[in-house]
Amino acid sequence: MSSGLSLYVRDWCGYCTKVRTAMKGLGIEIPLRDIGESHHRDVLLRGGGKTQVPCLRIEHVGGKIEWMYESDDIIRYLQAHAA
Ligand SMILES: N[C@@H](CCC(=O)N[C@@H](CS)C(=O)NCC(=O)O)C(=O)O
Repeated sequence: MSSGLSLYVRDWCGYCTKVRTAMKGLGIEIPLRDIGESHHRDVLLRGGGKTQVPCLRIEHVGGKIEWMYESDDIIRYLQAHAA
C-alpha cells in the first residue's frame, strides 16, 4: 500500500459509499476528508483540479502526490495495492 492515502468524500454520495463498502470488504481503513468542510474542499480543488468525489489522494514514496477520481479506478487501485 502507498505510504499516504486519504479519501475525499461527501456523506450522501453513492459513489463514495461504493468505495467505502469496497474498503470494508478489503479490510482497509483510510482517513476520510468530507468536502462539506471548506478546508478539505479547497485542498481537493487546488490539488486535484475539481471538487468531484470520491477522490483518492495518494502520496507516493518520494513525495509525489496523485489525485485519483472515479470510484471504479479507486477500487481497482485499492484491490491491487491492498496489503
Ligand atoms: N463517475 C464518477 C461519478 C462521481 C460523481 O458523480 N460524484 C458526485 C457526487 S455523488 C460529484 O462529486 N458531483 C459534483 C462534481 O462533479 O463536481 C465516479 O464513479 O466516481
